Amino acid sequence: MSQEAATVQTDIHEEHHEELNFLHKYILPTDHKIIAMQYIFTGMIMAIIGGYFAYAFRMQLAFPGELVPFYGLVGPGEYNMLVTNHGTIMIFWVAMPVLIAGFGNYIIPLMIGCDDMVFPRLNRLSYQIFLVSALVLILSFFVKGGGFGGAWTSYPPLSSAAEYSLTDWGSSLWVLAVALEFVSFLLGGINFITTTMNARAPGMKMMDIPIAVWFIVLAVILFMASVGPLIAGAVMLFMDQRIGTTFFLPSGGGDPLLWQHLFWFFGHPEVYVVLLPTLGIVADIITVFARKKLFGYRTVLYTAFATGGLSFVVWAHHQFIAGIDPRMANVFVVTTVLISIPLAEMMFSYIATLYGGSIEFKTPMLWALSFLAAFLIGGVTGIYLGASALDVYFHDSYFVLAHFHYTFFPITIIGMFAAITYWFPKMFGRMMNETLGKIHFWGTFIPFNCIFLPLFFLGLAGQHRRIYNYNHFPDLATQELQDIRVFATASLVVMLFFQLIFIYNFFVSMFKGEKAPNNPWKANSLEWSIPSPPPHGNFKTLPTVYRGPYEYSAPGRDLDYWPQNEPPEKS
Ligand SMILES: [Cu+2]
Repeated sequence: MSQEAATVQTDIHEEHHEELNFLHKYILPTDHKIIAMQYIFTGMIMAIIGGYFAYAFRMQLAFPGELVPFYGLVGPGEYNMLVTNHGTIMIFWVAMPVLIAGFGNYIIPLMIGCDDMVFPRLNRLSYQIFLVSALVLILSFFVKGGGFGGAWTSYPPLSSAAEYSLTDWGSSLWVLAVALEFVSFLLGGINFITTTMNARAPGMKMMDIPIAVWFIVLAVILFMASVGPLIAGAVMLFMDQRIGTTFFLPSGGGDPLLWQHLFWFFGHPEVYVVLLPTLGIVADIITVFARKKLFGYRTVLYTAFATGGLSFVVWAHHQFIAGIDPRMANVFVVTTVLISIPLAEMMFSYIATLYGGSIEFKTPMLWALSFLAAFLIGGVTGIYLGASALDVYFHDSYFVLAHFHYTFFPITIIGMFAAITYWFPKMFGRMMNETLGKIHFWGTFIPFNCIFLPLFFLGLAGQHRRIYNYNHFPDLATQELQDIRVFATASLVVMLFFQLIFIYNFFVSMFKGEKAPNNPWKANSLEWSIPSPPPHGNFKTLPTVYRGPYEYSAPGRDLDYWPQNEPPEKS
């Protein structure tokens, strides 16, 4: 980079430095770090609502028909509303805002070495639309008829029958909220891609971009490429509900299967949309706390491309018993099993990174390692479900439910805690309490397994999902099965209790924690070379990058942290 360009960059930077008042700093921010925190805080509040819903319906399953403390009575309709919105909230209003929008916003400019997103006002707009979408969803719980209860997949005809929803707005507000959320992420994604491609620090080549940033960008591209058909579908569903069209209603010549195709063409890539950011964050954490370079950076990246590509041709594995042609099902079995190959390779790379490293078991590392362990169970059980011969029996059983909670819980909750505990010192300039962090980790990870591991066996015993009271089914009302349900619910209550420790640790550390140095973890990506928290505009002078992805020449970086690296050559 020429001297001239550097000067220009510095000038732009100086302009940013005037003091902002409260309104412009926090209510109408353009700083990517503040917008990131808005997303993260909104996501955390939504996580509390989603967790509260899970508590209510799990209590109903353990003690059917009894009053749930701090909630009330959960009837059949209420139960459907709770499970539907638990799923919707956790995926669209927790995983997406926290992992993609929140941490994407926070780390992309810092890790690639630039002062902000390239379209800061677009960034703010996307958060504002996201906030509106969350409020619309919350509003839908309070309208006449209550919140939507047609499952997060929203299959017609249940979700679209006009007579069901003409006076009740719950289902339509739900569709509207989801559509708004999609618009927000389409706008936000433009920023992530453009910033990463065009605003990197001088010298940072494509293959120098940190894996966490790469994976968030890939996730955004996957999202953009898959969501179009579903937005169209959502508009059609809305019209079916409100103005009497019959796109998805057989009574008027429509086809309910069409929705399933539109939904899962998005729904399966969506798994990777939220998975990739966590995989990237975990990769960065593992390299830092094992003091090694990522084993096979390029291979990991290429396998992510392969996963992303394949994720577009697997969707019908959700429809094996929906009446699709069995010969077509075979094609989807093959593609589904194929997708496990790149992911297995990625797991191998992560484990190989640990091999021979000097591993430090700090809280973020515990989360990262537990992600690998839990996600492996989720991934392996997915192979069984991907085979149509088995899926015919497993479909809509608790085996499916246990499988996807072993993917989504590690992705969303473990990924969120890994990222928060890792970047907390950078975000707030203070350290979180390690002891409380570890107590919270074990108090979350052990109960998580106690909740969901038994559910595999409930599924194998034939327990169907989406039933609010198993006492109506003699085969499923046995004492043994009920004991398992009570155990799972009790474990959930224990897990929720330990979240209070996290909330306490989070807020107390934010104001009273030990002051964080620039680089508490001795990492060597660019965000750790500047003060904690970084000033508005991030870098005083643009960093120059002259070597591979985990070997930056950032000012303040100490090469001794990474003994296996040779000292960089002068460029
Ligand atoms: Cu799928």
